[in-house]
Amino acid sequence: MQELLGLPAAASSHAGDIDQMIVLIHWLMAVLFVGWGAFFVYVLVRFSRRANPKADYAGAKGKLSKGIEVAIVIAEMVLLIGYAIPAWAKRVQQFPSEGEATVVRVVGEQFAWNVQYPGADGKFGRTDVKLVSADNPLGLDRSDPDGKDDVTTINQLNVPVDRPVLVQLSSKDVIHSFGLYEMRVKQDAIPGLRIPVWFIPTVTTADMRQKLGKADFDYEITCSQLCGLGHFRMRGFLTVQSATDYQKWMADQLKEKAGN
Ligand SMILES: [Cu+2]
Repeated sequence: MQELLGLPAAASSHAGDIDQMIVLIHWLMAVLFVGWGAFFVYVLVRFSRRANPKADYAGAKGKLSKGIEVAIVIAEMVLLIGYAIPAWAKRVQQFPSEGEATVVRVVGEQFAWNVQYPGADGKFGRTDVKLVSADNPLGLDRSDPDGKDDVTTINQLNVPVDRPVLVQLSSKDVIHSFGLYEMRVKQDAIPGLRIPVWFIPTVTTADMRQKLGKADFDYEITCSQLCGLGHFRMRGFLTVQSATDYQKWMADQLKEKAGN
């Protein structure tokens, strides 16, 4: 079933849980589709006008349909209580602590993803909407010492593999949706709210390229909410790196920043 559904490659620790649920739901739907389809054809024949010239006001009296309905309700409850709610609870209750995670802020805007890293001090610099300008899309307060070492990027999110990533998500203008398909992450970005979302990437971009046999493959950050005319080009990239490559990348960013 999983191959049949054509799901994107899975590259996060919880992707398996989500995929399993998607597969089970599709099995249930496939059974219902075939079952109800067959029942419909049966009804067409069984209750045709030719076979029943006179209407029977009492209707059908069999117990089978009730039994099937109860079975379907039970199957749906198992999916909901056994799979969906526990999977969701893990996403919203078991957040990694800031110390063990790569913490990053992502701010959506029409039509780009702004990324802010706290830098070596682990503290995000102050931001203020009043300071937002063309060359300061996040509205960073450059006089704040906490922000001196903050690294910012546009449409590019780098994270190390096998370590929780904690994204603090928000938006500057309208509702966007932060979609990382291979990570099985999707979360609305809402103006005025800072929404945490987390995942553990398990496959680096380089390994995924090899696995898929596509040298130009990249994990994409997709805006999954129709957010305006330029929605189609609101696209960023997620690069999952080994811990050393990530550290090197971060050091390069800091060096570049110091050079400015
Ligand atoms: Cu958008």
